[in-house]
Amino acid sequence: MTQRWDTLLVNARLATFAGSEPYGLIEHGALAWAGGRIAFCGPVGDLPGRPMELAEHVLDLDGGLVTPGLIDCHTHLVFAGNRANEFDMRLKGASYEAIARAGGGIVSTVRAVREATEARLFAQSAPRARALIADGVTTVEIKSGYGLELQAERRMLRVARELGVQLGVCVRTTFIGLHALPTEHKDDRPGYVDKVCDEMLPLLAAEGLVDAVDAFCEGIGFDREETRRVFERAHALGLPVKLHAEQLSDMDGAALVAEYGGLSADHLEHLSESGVRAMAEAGTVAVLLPGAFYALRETKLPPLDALREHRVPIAIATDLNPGTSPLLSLRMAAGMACTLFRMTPEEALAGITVHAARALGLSDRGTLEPGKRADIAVWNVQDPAELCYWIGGPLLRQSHVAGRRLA
Ligand code: DI6
Ligand code: FE
Repeated sequence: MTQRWDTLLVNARLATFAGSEPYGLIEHGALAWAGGRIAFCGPVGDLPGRPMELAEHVLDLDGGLVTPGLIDCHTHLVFAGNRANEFDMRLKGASYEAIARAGGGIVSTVRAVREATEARLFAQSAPRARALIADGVTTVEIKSGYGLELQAERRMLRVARELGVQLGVCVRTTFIGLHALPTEHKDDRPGYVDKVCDEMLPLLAAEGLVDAVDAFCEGIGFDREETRRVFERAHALGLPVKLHAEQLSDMDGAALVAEYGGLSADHLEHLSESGVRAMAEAGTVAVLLPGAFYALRETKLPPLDALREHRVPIAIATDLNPGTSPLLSLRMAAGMACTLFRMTPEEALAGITVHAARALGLSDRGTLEPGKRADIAVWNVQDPAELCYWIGGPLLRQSHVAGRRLA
């Protein structure tokens, strides 16, 4: 051994999500990292020496569970204000679509975001990011989409980047200018789509603020041709795409994002068999969002059996947003995926680690394997299924992002 490792965990149950065992589980395992990368992951008996000689810091976990740091691959966590009033309206019988068509929904959050300074947006969004971090998240995707004009979209994406800098969590940004039609363009859809595709996206991409591009392909959102417009521009800019697809109806959006080799299709309650096949052929990940299903009291389940049959990777995310999913725990989203969607705990946990990494196009994380980023979560439980089983509660013991202590 030339260089000592930074940290070595011993007597751990390692849920690696690599290999053929359920959860990729290694009993009596050891995990070490150096320089931000995993240097050893395997049985304690395979260590090349005595722990104290191998690492600067050694921690005996006494059988505690270790997983890859959790990855929340679909959030709208940067926003101002809240929409608890709409929660109340929906409980009194109003539908999400009816509220949106009456001028509520996304555009009501747009008003709050446009009025907020960057500092105020950061101050209101940071507690939400901290909540996800406290529950094991080490990578989080954050979308724009509540500005719907250049300055406010820029502010949102800058705040998303700053959350990563100040809180230490890894942030991936997604531009979703086609999230809703802003009121000033209510009679000029083509003009707004032009502004998104020809002005906002190129400028914000040139400023390094955009890692991927998304759209809301839905009756109350944008149609296939409008979505195709922004996908064409993203493709020309070399940016990957993903799509809010088949949430409230079948717009065949999944086939469209698959046509562009998209990273993911998200929501998918109304996904058809042909859409599943298109995703399978393209390698597009299915991102299921049980928080929105739960909050909207949806009844139509995503086609889990078809997704399994065609071996489409399934990720789970919070969809943290003020309207359809004010959900501040990725672990709870995984539990909902089991209870509401009948996924197994192993499927759900793969959905917030290895498959979530793939939904963001990130191959350097999501499993515990030598060479991967040292994004690590250490838990005060023994059985991986407990992470889906316990509803809420502080189960995280500590987390590290690229080998640096995060929580
Ligand atoms: N679908 C959703 O569930 C969120 N965005 C979208 O396209 C809802 C966002 C909101 O209601 O604020
Ligand atoms: Fe969403």
